[in-house]
Amino acid sequence: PKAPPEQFNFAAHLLALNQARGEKVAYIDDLGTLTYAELEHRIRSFASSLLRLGLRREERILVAMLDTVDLPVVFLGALYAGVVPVLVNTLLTADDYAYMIGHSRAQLVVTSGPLLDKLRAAVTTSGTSLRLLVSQPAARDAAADGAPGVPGAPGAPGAHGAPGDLDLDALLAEPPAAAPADTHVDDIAFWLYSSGSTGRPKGTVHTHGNLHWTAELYAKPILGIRESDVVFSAAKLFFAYGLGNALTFPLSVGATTVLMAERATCDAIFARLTRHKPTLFCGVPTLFLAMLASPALPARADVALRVCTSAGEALPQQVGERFTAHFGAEILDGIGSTEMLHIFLSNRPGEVVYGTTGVPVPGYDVALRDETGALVPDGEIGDLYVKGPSTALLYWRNRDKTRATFLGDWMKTGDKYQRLPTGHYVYAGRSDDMLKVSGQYVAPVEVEIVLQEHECVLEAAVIGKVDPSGLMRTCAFVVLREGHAPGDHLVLALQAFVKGRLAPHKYPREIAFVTELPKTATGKIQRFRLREGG
Ligand code: 3SK
Repeated sequence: PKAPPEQFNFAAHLLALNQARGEKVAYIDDLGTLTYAELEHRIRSFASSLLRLGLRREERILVAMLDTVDLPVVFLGALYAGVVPVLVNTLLTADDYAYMIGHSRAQLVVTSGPLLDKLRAAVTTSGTSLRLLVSQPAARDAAADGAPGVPGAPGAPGAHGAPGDLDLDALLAEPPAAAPADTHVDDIAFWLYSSGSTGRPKGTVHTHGNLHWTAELYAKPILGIRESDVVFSAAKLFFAYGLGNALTFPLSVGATTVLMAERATCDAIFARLTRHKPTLFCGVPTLFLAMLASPALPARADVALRVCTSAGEALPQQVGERFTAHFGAEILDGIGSTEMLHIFLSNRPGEVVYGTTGVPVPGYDVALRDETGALVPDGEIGDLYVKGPSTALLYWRNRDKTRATFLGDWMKTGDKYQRLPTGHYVYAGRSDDMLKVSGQYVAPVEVEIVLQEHECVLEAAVIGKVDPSGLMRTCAFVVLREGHAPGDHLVLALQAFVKGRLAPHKYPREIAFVTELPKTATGKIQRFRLREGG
C-alpha cells in the first residue's frame, strides 16, 4: 500500500475520496440516514464552529458520545480543524471523566443528551468551568429505526440542558469551513484511553497517518472491505476496534455503516441484521455466544452476512464453528490493541483456523520473546511484541509507561501467545494481572479496592475464571467482617455496590465467601493460588 503524503489530514482525505458519492448513504442510525454529501457538510460546519468557539490547533476536546451520526461528525470535524478529539467510553463514572478532563486539559466537552448529567458532574468535579456541547439529534427521515426511548431523541430522558450549554444541531447550521487544517501525517490527530493493571487509564496518542494505515493494511486486504458493503459493529465507536470498524474502514471505501446507540443486546443486533442486512458484522466472543444461545437467532436466509470479525478476547473454537454452520459466514478472529489502533494478527477469509488468532497481517511484524528478550521457539509461550506503522506515539504525560511499552520500533502488547508449527498464533493469557472480560480490560486491584470499601468486607481478591464456554468471567473471593453472614443477598448487594462505583463491565459475575485469602510471608495476596483453586 501507498504511504500517505507528508501533509495529510485524515478527515480531508476521506472527504476527497468520497467526493463522487454525494447521494450515497454513508450512515444509518436510529434516527435515519445521512448521505456522504450531508456528512461532508456537517463535518466542515462542525470544524468551523470549533474555530469560532475559540478552539485552536492541537487543543483537546473530550468526546463522550453514543453511536449516532453525530459522533463521526464531531470526530472528523475536529480532525478537519486540527483540533484533537479524546474519545472516551460512555460507560465510565463521573470521577473517571473528571480525571480525563484534567489529564487531557480538554477545552470543551461534547456529549449526548442521555449522558449530560454525568458529564456535567464530571466538569464540576474537575474544578474547571468547561462548556458542554450537547448532541440531541432529531429524527431525519422515514428510515429511522424508531426504537422507543432512542437516546438523543427530542425529550429523551436525561437531557437536562442548562443556560451555558451549546447545542450541536445549532452549530451544524453554521457555514462550513473552506479548507482543512494543513496537518502533517505525524501530527497528533486524536487520543483514546487504554486501561492498565495499576493506576489511571493511559491517554494513547494517535496520528492522522495511523488511521490511514489500519484501513490499508487490515480492512482492505484482509476483510476485503468494498464500496458495496454494509457494515455494522457491535463494538462502539469509542473503542479502537469500533472506530476502525464503523468509521475508518467503511469511509475509506465509500461503504454504508449502521450505527446503534443502545446497548448491544442480542435483540438489538438481530433487529439490525434483519432490517439493514449488513454484509460485514463486527462482534466480540461473548456476543457471538449469546447470539447462538438466543431463541430469536435469525435464520440464514434473513440476513446477508458476507464475513464477520471478532476481537477483544480469544474466540472459542466451537463458537466460531457453530456460527459458520448456522450463517454460512466465517468469523475472522484477530487481535489488536488501543496502542496499535486495530488488528495486526488475524485469520483470513477462506483460511480460518478456529481456536487460533491466525497469522500476522502483512505490514506488521510480530515476535514472541522470553523475559530476557530472546525469541522463543514454536510451541513455547512467549510475550507478544508487534511493530507496524499504526503504532501510537506515546502515553500522554506518562514517561515510565511509555518507555516500558514502546520499545524502539516494537510495542510490548502484554499478551502471551504460542506459535504453532503451521505459523498460526494461539492466545495464552495476559502477561500482567489484567483480565479481559467481554472484550474490555478489568484490573483486579481496582475491583478489590471497591469491594473492601463495603462495610461487610474485610478483604477481597479478584481473579479471572474461564467458564464452560471458554470465556473469561470476573470472580471475587471475599472474607467477611465478624458479625456478617454469607448468602445470596450479600452477593447481590456486593455486585450492586461495585456496579454503582465502577463501569458496569467490572463487577464480579461470581462471588465466593472464604475465611481467609492465600498470602505470601510478606502478606501479598497469591492470586495464582486462587486461580489454581488452592
Ligand atoms: O481487543 C482487540 O483485539 C482490539 C482489536 C482492534 C482494535 C483494538 C483492540 C483493543
